[in-house]
Amino acid sequence: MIVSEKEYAVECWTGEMSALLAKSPAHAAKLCHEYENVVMVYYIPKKGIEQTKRFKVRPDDVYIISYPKVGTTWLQQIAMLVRLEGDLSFFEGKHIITMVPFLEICTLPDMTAYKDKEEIMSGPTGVEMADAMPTNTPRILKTHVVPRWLPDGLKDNPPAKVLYMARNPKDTAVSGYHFCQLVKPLPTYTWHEFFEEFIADRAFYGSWFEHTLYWWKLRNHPNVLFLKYEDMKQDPRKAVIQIAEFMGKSLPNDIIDRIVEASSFKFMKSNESMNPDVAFNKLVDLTKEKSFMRKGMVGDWKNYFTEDQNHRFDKLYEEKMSGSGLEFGFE
Ligand code: PPS
Repeated sequence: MIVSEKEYAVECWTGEMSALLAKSPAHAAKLCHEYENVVMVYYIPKKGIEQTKRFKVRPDDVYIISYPKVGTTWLQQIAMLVRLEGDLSFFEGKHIITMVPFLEICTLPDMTAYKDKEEIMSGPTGVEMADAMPTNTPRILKTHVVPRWLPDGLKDNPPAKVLYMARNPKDTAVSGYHFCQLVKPLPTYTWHEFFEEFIADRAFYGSWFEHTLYWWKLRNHPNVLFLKYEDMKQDPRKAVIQIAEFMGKSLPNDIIDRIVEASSFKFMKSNESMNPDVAFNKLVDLTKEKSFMRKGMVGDWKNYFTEDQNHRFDKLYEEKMSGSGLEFGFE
């Protein structure tokens, strides 16, 4: 019998059922594992997380740190273009996803092809890729890990530069829901299910609040630049200049303009070296006109949140954010 890729993945993957996962929809729990009280998708294996904790930070590294689905890839593109001083020829035959190692991920190319979870859990990782980079080449690295899993050398007082990206949690949740529909090894939640998981901190990578507020507290650290998706949408040129200055680059106007254009949603979506659909290859379900580069806008949450969900979310947001001084645009 021919089954869909998702059904196939569910059949061949038996995630360990923990008390935390037992609260998730059964079909989703089957595709996830728990690590230290956080629900994780299986291609972010325990091995990758533990290697990330022990990862050796180099002072000339630049870290792109974020909760998933907040515009990380956009920031990767800008940081890389700043480093390359706008030289797009470097992208030929390469992809932005592989230029910036994603520390904790299993880098096997087609995870739906593996029947045995041990193969994925013990496969190569982004940490191994980063460790193999020569010491005379400054690295740009990506991680989504929750604050307590950060490399020891990066916690609280980072000796290397950290670009932190944040996005309002309503649009983040909607983007996360769609990402799960797109990527084959991820659970296919209904919107209602994903919303409940997100507010209960059972979405992949746990709590948006914990992640975002940890870095917000470090926003005045000289090695931290705290960026908001909504501000970047409103004034991308300002963001590029800010990022370039933070990375120690003084770039002329024409190069800044080139970086702004080459990091726009439209440009990235239509470019094979920049659209993650191309790099994800077998992991992405490109039927039904889905794409990683989905809408790239502020306020799409309004098309998904019911009145009741919005009310519940606003209450939670008020509780968690009160006194933080951190505000987001939602429109
Ligand atoms: S991931 O998988 O966690 O690394 O995803 P991440 O890159 O953080 O977030 C994906 C969302 O960012 C949008 N995106 C952009 N928005 C504006 N401009 C540019 N250049 C851009 N590139 C990516 C992408 O469309 C996802 O958001 P949604 O809301 O789903 O469209």
